[in-house]
Amino acid sequence: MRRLLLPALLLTLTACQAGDEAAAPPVAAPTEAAAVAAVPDAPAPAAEAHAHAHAGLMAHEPWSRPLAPGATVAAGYAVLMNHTDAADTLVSARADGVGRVEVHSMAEVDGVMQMRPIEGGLPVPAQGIAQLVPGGNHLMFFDVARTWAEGETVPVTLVFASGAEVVVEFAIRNEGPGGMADHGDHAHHEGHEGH
Ligand SMILES: [Cu+2]
Repeated sequence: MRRLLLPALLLTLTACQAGDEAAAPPVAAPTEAAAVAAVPDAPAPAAEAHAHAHAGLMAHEPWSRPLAPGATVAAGYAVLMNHTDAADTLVSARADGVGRVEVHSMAEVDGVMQMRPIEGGLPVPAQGIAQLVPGGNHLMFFDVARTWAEGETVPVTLVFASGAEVVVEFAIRNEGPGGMADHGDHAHHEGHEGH
């Protein structure tokens, strides 16, 4: 799944580097979340990389799996998109009925998958993306008060280092968008049934 996203990533990375040289980092970043919405639409390169018209910081196709009865821990996935010219970092998140949320990395250590909080948060490059995916970086919801059921949505507030806060609706589903195997390739969903 990562491979399929690479062309878009490379596109945004080159755009990012070009931007970095031209523009100094914005000083006195506004603290209000509204400031993010005020950022104008990204010009051509980002628009080509992704079909939708997007602006500011956002999360594409956020989702989490249904909770088993009695379970209180869940993982959250999404593609974070930064359509601004300033790099930002996902530092935390919160949601009603959730004790706390951590941003985790996952890596194989001696053949065992281990996850841990990402020190300092998850960077989202200017005009770039950061992925939260099964087996990779993800959100971790702890002390979930109620059983999340397939088909519902859970509002989650993503908190960024700039002070920006973005509310996104996490879809509760057994299978990730595009069957997980071909995430990022919206043009053709093939070989998947039942969604
Ligand atoms: Cu985790």
